[in-house]
Amino acid sequence: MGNSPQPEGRSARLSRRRFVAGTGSILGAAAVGTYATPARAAAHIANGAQVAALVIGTGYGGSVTALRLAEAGVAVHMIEMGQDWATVAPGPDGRIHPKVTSPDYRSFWMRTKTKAPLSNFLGFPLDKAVPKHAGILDAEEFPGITVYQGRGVGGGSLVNGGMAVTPKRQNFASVLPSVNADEMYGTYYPRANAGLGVGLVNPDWFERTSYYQYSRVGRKHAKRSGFAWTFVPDVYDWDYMVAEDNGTVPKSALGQEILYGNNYGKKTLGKTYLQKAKATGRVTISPLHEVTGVAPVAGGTGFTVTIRQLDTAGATVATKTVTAAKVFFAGGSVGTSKLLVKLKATGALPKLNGEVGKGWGENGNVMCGRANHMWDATGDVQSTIPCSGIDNWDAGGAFAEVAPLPTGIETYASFYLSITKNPHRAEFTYDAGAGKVGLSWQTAWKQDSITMAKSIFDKINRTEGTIYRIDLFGNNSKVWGDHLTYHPLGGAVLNKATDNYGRLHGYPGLYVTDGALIPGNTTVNPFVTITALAERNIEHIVRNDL
Ligand code: FAE
Repeated sequence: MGNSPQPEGRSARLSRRRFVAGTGSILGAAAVGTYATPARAAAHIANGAQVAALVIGTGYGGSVTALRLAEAGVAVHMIEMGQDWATVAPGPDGRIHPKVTSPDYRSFWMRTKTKAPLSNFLGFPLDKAVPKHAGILDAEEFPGITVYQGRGVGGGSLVNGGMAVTPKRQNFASVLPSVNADEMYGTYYPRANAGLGVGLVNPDWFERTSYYQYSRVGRKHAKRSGFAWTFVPDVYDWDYMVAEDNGTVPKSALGQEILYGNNYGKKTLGKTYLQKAKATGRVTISPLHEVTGVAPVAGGTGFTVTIRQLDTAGATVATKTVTAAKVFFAGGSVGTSKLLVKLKATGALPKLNGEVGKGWGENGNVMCGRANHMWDATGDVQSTIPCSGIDNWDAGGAFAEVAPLPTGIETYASFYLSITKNPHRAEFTYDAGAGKVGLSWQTAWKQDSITMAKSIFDKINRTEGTIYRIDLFGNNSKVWGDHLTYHPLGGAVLNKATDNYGRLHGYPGLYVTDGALIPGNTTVNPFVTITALAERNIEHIVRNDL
């Protein structure tokens, strides 16, 4: 386990979990009753505080920004609306994060019913009632699309598959047209990959473990239809995963943990960038705090930031006003865009330009399953971490990850999340009557993505003599998961709403540093590009603005 992050932290957490598991259901019941009282109190930002740099959000863009500012000697305060899961007491199962097959109060952000991306199985609906709670996964519903996002310290790194993909260089001009590709591929992509701890599955173990049978079946089918199949890097600790298979450590990826958090092997931002940021001694984080307002200090310099402190049921505990010399928007594509659009429309930041809210895309995400023959079983045990993909980007506009269906039973299904070259872009606008920001995405726009994904799966079905599954997204009538995205991008696009380094037009001292900068598509999974772009921008800002 040479590259295992935070070995001390892990063993400390392990013994705490073992203690709780060992003491049985009494503590478990207490944890459920109180919905996981924080095990340790965090140092929260004080009303009236003055900070040099305030970062809104603790995902990829925010974590990179906080680390590099702190290394440059700047005191940073990070504001995060979700929980600090490292301080949350375990639930009734003795874990902080439940399995993907057992969602509960920990799983969803402020919902009273779960909304699993895969809504049905054999046609039967899977969703169930849960208490409203500050859970880890937000299924944020707009009329045309549901956008899944991570909530908590670490943002999307808490819930994502960890697939860490650098786009092919020939596609980069379509991803970030105003950015120098030589600099990105020479400096910032390598820096991001190193900072995130990206690695590849051991190919020998891949060939023999039962947990990747689904991936090997995916490879066989892709190759028999003449498609390029490739291993995909990931931030999971691959040595830990092999140890899981050997039975020497608690199972995590091999124990159905992913969508609602991962207890052990994934290198979330808390084990990489945020750990380093905190180690500088200059970064503090306020979880369960949501930024609701930013405006220039009247008659002075800097910005007044309004923050709502909430409890785990969503009730307001306090409203705080602080002053920050510089504010970095890192609430994710949707969080940042909604905030900026509201602040412009309500007159708090009227000088933001007309590009704010525009250029939003969903990275062309679309899901589907295929029904295999009985001789192509995909395995009753499956690693939750995808490690391979089918590349038909140039010919058909689709890159499909061979995804797991970790149900614990043999399904004979192959499951895929495709990233496609969907050309549509939506806009966030403020509805003054409702006091809410809406998004103009239309479900029908996904037809382009379906057509591109079909360039792969129609052919595989023809070659294999197989059919699509129709039972995963509705009552035995729906092939395509076209109602969602995991990859929101855009809304404050680089070199449009901001300058070429993320400085918001109209307000020196305000920056965007997250997925909102990227105009809707990265041709592959997005977080390596978000991280690399944040590395590039903050280096320039530290050099020129501090
Ligand atoms: P993000 O990581 O979303 O962080 C934003 C943070 O800001 C969150 O913690 C929010 O709670 C917080 N926040 C928002 N608004 C406020 C506010 N007003 N006040 C305080 N805090 C706020 O942003 N990408 C990959 O590359 N590979 C994958 O395998 C992959 N799998 C995914 C699977 C799932 C289920 C999901 C949901 C996403 C997946 N993604 C994957 C997408 C990836 O996680 C996402 O692109 C990044 O997390 C976006 O990074 P940002 O820094 O933009």
